[in-house]
Amino acid sequence: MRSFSERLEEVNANYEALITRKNEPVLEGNGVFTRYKNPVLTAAHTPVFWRYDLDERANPYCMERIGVNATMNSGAIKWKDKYLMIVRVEGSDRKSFFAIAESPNGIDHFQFWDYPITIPDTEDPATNIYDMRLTAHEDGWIYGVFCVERHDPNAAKSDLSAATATAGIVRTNDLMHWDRLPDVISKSQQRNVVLHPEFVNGKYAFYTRPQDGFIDTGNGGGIGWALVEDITHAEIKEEKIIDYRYYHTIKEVKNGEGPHPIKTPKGWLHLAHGVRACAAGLRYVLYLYMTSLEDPSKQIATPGGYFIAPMGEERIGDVSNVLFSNGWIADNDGKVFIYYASCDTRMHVATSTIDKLVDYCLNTPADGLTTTKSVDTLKTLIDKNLMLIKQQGK
Ligand code: M1P
Repeated sequence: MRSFSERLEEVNANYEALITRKNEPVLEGNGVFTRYKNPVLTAAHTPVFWRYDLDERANPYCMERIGVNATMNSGAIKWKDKYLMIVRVEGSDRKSFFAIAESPNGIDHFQFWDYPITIPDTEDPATNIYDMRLTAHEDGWIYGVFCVERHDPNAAKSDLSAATATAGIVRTNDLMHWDRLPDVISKSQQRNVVLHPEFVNGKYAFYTRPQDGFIDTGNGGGIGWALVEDITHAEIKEEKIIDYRYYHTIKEVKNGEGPHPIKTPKGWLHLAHGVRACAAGLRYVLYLYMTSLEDPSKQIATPGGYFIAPMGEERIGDVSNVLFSNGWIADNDGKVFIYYASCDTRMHVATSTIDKLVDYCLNTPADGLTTTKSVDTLKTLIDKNLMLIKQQGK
């Protein structure tokens, strides 16, 4: 049997090799974005000193004492020239918490800060919290909006899976100390709530996702928009749907805003997830859309179909066939780092540029909602291209 120190040496060496591993772009692609070979974060990226008791007397076999199941659905922000993710870490006990991981270049060498984040509870403590969207708001604070899950107080005693989803809000100015504000008050349950970075008509603006129940969005309609006067007592009084769901599309069953949109010269660039049902269960993909600079609730571009769908190993994990994103970073030079989770298990990065993503949005045909329209759209491009090929004598 290996000694405690031999085993610990091996654990540390494996960890060091993992977090210093260089990532590489996967070069074949569709020209819109670049995938990377390795996930940027996995459960194994969490520090050894979170999982092991390093006291030989207390842990003579050098075994893990606290298991980590997944690192997923992470918010993101550029902070002091570093690329930071506020990671949803899920323990093997199924509870999620937030922890910050930072990288010098946005694509590899992500390393967790020593401690997870302490999120103060409200008077009505949550069972689980997850999926934080970060917004550096023009009011000067950095806000985190996240899902707060509680056992449904109205559930029958025997029903141990009925739950409620509410949006929780915290704010900080150093990413270490977080003040909790009251949860968002809303007539319906809410998940995937995101704070817009600018005031709109002097008010805070939220992207919402009204839903009938904890899982079922039912009559919710799609991604909503609501203005709120006082963020310290946020109440959604009026909500309008700005991105509808449609039959037989990638967002037929559900959709949800991703991170807050990026401001570009041609409009606000949005990343969202869409969900459809199939024999294998639910399939979550990512899509883009744009809204007007004058009115961020008015759509100006709705490219049809998905932007990124799960591929290869990304399709395998705890909740298979799922891509989910709640974090991206736009650098000053126009490069965009899109952080996405696969299958509620691990984090990946894809890179692109603002110019490419805007071009994609403005020039990808919208979904015509029927086969006939899709074929007409395809034929229009074929006609144009065949004409060009003929003119060029190819
Ligand atoms: O399991 C997939 C995702 O399911 C939920 O997202 P939505 O509310 O849009 O269905 C969330 O629980 C999310 O965390 C999870 O990744």
